[in-house]
Amino acid sequence: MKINETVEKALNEQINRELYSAYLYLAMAAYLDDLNLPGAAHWMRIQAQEEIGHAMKLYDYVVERRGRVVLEGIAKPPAEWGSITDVFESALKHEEEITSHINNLVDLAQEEGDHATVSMLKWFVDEQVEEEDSVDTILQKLKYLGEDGRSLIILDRELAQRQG
Ligand code: OFO
Repeated sequence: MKINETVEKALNEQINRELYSAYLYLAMAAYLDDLNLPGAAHWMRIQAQEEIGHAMKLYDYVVERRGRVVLEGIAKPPAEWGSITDVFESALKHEEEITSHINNLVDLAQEEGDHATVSMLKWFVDEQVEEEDSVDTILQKLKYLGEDGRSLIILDRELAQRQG
């Protein structure tokens, strides 16, 4: 069944949010590169690529349901943060906001009786649990280790290991 206009519009808005997420994480990568933390910057670059993957998953789904993808402008992300901890705290807050949007999308698809969209969104519901957990794990390490030079070198090495 062709997707209805209300769900199509909401999915297009989510495509924009996922692309903004990519842009935000790339901005965080640039800030971390500037702090000389290449491992943390690498982690954020991979995260940015994942977000483009999320946007494309929604894009492909809208096309598959014979809907129309309409791209809007992507908002300018911040360029400065206070520290690496501030970066990951902002990332966690952002992911919590994205989780709320995904939950709202599920509610909307349910109200519209669009079972296919509810089913597709299940992947995103599960993914958001992972997204929040991976950022929170890094934040906990930052809290235990602190931000002295030696600790940051250890953490940066670990973050450099993230696979795409
Ligand atoms: Fe697409 O999960 Fe993050 O934003």
